[in-house]
Amino acid sequence: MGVIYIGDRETGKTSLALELAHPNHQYVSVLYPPYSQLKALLYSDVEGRTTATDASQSIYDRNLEIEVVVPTQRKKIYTDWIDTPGEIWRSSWQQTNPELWENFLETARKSEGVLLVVPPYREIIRKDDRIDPENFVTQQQWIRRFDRWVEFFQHDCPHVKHIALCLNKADLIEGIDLKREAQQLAYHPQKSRLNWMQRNNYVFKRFFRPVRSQIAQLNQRPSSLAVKCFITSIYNRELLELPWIYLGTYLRSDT
Ligand SMILES: Nc1nc2c(ncn2[C@@H]2O[C@H](COP(=O)(O)OP(=O)(O)O)[C@@H](O)[C@H]2O)c(=O)[nH]1
Ligand SMILES: [Mg+2]
Repeated sequence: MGVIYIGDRETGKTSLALELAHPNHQYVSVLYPPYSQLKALLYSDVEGRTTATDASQSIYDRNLEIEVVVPTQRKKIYTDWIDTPGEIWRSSWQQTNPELWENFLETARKSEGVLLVVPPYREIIRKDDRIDPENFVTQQQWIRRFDRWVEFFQHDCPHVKHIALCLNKADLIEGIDLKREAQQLAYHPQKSRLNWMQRNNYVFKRFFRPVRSQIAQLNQRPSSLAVKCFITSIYNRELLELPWIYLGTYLRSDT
């Protein structure tokens, strides 16, 4: 089954993939590329952080092969990983880069699942001298950006059945204690506190209300499309595994 792992730059895709590949996994592991290779490829010791995608490459495409172990099954998720800088949505960019744009659409068209990484908006960021709110878009900008994603899902992803919306950098959000959230939301094969619907309700009500009409619109599409909301953070293994466990649980396996 095919999934696109997508989101704008600086939302944390590289960091999340790197953490996901860390050997101390629970239900989700990265089969390819190996942790060492991902780390070597993505982490700059000099800069002490993940390296940004080469600016000259507007769309950057990598593959990830992920294995999810859910009761009685091991499922592989083949993932196309795509950075989406703002310019790709401009028709002028699409016209000057027809091949890149067509490849991107081709990947989107054949995907059954989407894992979209979005950043938190300024209004929910914790007040902290070490965090500059200017680095985060306002709720209004965030909503506008989300509208664009909805358009993309509706027009360009005809086969998508499951969308996992991940509000990343949850550790920076006011009032969030990652440990407590993980206790509430974490997946345990036999004794999870919540099922997927309840997890979604819990996250949706707290953070995704500004885009509730857009999410309702997606859920309404005649083909059975389901949207589920998650919070993720590189600092919490259970939370960052969850959207993958969800996709692994519901997407058809072709291996
Ligand atoms: N606090 C916090 N920072 C994060 C998290 N995920 C990523 N970052 C930071 O966000 C910046 C961009 O991350 P990166 O993985 O390069 O984003 P990408 O462009 O989507 O691949 C880096 O400085 C990361 O350290 C997170 O969960 N929490
Ligand atoms: Mg990256």
